[in-house]
Amino acid sequence: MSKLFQARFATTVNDTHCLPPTPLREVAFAGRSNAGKSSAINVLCNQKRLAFASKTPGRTQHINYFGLFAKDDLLAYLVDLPGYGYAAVNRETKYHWNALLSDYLQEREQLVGMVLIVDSRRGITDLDEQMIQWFVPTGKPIHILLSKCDKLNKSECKHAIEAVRKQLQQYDPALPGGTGDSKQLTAQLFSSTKRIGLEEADNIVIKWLFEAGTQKDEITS
Ligand SMILES: Nc1nc2c(ncn2[C@@H]2O[C@H](COP(=O)(O)OP(=O)(O)OP(=O)(O)O)[C@@H](O)[C@H]2O)c(=O)[nH]1
Ligand SMILES: [Mg+2]
Repeated sequence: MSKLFQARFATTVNDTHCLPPTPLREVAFAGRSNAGKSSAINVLCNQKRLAFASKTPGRTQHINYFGLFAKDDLLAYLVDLPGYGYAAVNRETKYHWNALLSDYLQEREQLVGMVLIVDSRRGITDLDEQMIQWFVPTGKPIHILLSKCDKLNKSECKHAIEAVRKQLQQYDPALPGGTGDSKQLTAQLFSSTKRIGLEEADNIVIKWLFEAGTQKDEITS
């Protein structure tokens, strides 16, 4: 995040009824298990172990809230969502994750945008499409981070971003020929380890959280 902000762990929940009753805006990080959500949050917040990143898939099983502070003022939240698509869990757990994610994405008013982390080597999968389909009707923006792009060469990177933009066209015909971005559905290459695409991602999250003034302005207006 911009150096003006400091991120701190706030709370963890496993049920949409327990989401913090706050007027502050939040941006959620969604994606398959192991896609790099926690790593992206860490690098965007300039911290090594804020969100727990791990080689073990399915590590983040709860909704984790991180507060963004300017000095001592809490201004907004970043939200690390449980990763989906992790095969080695039982049916009840999968059902619970589905309900948790769909309710949260479709109904959480404080949520102003979704950052969808997609492994650049894998591209958008069926489960990622499910997230997009839940979220598009809210009218809120989605920004896709094609993660781990350090593992691809230049032409593979080009191919990966073009393929994703093409796939997104079905949700937004405004995307011209799979080569441009619409306002609501955008995508970029990203690497947490090589710090590629950090500034672009940071700008988008900050814009979503603070564009129309701070929440304090909204509450008092
Ligand atoms: N090479 C490379 N590895 C990465 C990158 N981002 C994350 N990883 C690695 O991928 C693994 C998973 O990263 P996490 O950030 O824990 O993934 P997650 O999406 O939070 O996973 P869950 O919590 O299981 O849903 C870790 O071993 C990370 O070190 C990246 O940009 N490049
Ligand atoms: Mg995680």
